[in-house]
Amino acid sequence: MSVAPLAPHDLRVGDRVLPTSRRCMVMGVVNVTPDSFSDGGRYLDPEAAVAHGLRLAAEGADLLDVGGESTRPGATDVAEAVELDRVLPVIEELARKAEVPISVDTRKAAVAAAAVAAGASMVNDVSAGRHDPALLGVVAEAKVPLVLMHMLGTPATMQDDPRYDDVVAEVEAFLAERCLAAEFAGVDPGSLVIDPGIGFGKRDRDNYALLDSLARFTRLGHPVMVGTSRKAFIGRALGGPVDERVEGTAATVVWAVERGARIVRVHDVAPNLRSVRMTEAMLRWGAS
Ligand code: PMM
Repeated sequence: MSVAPLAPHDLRVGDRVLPTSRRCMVMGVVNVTPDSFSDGGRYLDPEAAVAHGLRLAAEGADLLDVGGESTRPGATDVAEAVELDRVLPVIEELARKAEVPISVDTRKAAVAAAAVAAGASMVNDVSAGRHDPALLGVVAEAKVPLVLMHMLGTPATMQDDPRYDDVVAEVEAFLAERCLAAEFAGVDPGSLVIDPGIGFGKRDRDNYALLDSLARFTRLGHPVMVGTSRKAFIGRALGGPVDERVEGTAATVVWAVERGARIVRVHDVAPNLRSVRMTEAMLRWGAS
């Protein structure tokens, strides 16, 4: 059954407001890792990572997501000290120089706390507070927005034969439960973002089912974030390598915006931003 997307609340980020009730935000990815799926090793040097983040901000990113731990399928955990070493100098510089909010992509409470102290004003946890439950308390204390993402298993195991009876219902129930857990830990419900976790313990058919049903997740009342950028299911659909997935990503972005996504997490900001704006123009004028 198809449902119309519901507009979510805005997100208060420090002294700024991200107008997620009105339009879709574009989050630019800054991976400070040697092994991330599509850009591992390119921005491991802090200066290169900062320059890349500033370039994405200049291209029009509404916010930047800095991560120091690869969550690609089969990736093993990174030690806390290594993750801190990778992300802190980059967050410090970007918080000073970029005019957009900085999010930290981490599963660890200590990294989230240090990142916020260094200037990050949002936390993106692909484990939705399950890897390190203390992270929820850190976010509650810091009063910053929190992304809760669905993943089946852990990055090390998630693609080992994932299975669902009803992927959409199971992901929806999981996200509803994690929102309650975050609220129970003191996180303001007005600062929650939910994400179905495309590619995280999902077969292709699961990714497509989730993208098709995105509007259902908007019924939980929070901005829906989607990360499809350059992911393997796009490569399988198009048959190309990772550097030939811009148009495929843009197609998923158009689809996601039409179904109510209010943050898209992308590596290629300029083309995806244009796709978002054009989709929004069609939605606005088509409805008038
Ligand atoms: N995907 C990746 C990393 N972090 N966070 C959220 N909330 N949603 C995602 O889909 C997501 C994420 C993996 O992407 P990359 O390693 O190619 O940047």
